[in-house]
Amino acid sequence: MSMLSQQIETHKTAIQSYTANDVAAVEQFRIAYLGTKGIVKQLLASLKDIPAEQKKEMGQLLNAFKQFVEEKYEALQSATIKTTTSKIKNESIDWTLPGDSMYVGSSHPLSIIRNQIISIFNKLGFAVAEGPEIEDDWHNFTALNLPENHPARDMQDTFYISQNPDWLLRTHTSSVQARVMEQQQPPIRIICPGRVYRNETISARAHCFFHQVEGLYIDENVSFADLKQTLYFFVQEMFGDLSPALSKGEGEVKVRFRPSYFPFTEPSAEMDISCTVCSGKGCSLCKHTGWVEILGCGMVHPNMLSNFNIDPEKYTGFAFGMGVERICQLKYQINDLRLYAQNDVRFLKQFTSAI
Ligand code: 2U9
Repeated sequence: MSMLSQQIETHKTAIQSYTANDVAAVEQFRIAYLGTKGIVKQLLASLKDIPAEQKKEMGQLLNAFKQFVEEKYEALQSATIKTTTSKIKNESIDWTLPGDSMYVGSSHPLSIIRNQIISIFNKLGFAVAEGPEIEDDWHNFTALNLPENHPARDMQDTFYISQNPDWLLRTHTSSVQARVMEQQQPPIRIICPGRVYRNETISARAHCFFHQVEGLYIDENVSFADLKQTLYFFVQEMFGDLSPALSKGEGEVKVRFRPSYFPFTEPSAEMDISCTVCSGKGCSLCKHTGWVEILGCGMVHPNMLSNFNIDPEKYTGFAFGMGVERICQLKYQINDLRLYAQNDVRFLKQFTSAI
């Protein structure tokens, strides 16, 4: 018997008794016998040293050996698949269950509501205007009819920048309207969303910063009726889905205006809507009045138009302002202002579906 056929017989004996318990052992077998540096390749390479008269016979022997190894490899593979499947079947884990879902983050409730407000006013042709959070005294106060001695300018209420007493953190986004009026003649139709700052002690009902959306519309023949219809549209879009009255087919969310005072507007009003929880019947949210306040508004004061070289004889306008936290509170029943700034994931997670 030649050297080569002896080697083949020895390998065959070893291969016959080869067992594999797992996928790794099957792979080890493949590398050892069928890999690029494996035994089959080595034996085939040795064929070149075989005397010519034996080459044919040895070649046939080697081919048969290669087929034998490949069959063994396939047998090992199917055996491990069977044992792995039966192992999985016998385990108490149900591999067919869906995996745990991953928390991918969510929009902040204030962002969700701000974006809703923006898209409602977009439908009416209002563009978004933005401005700096660090403002100068003129844009935040003087230009807006808040003279030198106005209480809102008090150090107690406003954060002034220590390096320069003319600079402060804006107390309302009205300063953005002021910047637009400075640069643009009517028609002006904008909303100004943004963060504003007030020097308040932090509690459930007050925070040192909050968020506003203010609006301004100036053109020829703008009337209080336009103001009412614009805000009425906003309320139906924003709160229509919450109104118990609407779901019972009892009509729309009601609005009412109460006279008020703001330095920028004359006449001024505050707007209430019928309570979104009890539909006006009386509950704890509306303190049994049936109404909840949502915003302030009015016709732009003629002095303001003059301040910005807009002719008050030719143009009129309306303005309004709302707190985003207040709208959020009514939409989601969030009653502690501190929750918005704490970044507690247990709170934020609840808004995941709204991404
Ligand atoms: C210009 C002209 C008019 C802005 C207005 C209100 C009424 C208002 C507050 C309500 C609660 C904001 O969140 S809040 O603190 N705002 O009631 N704001 S009219 O009027 C302007 C502003 C700028 C040039």
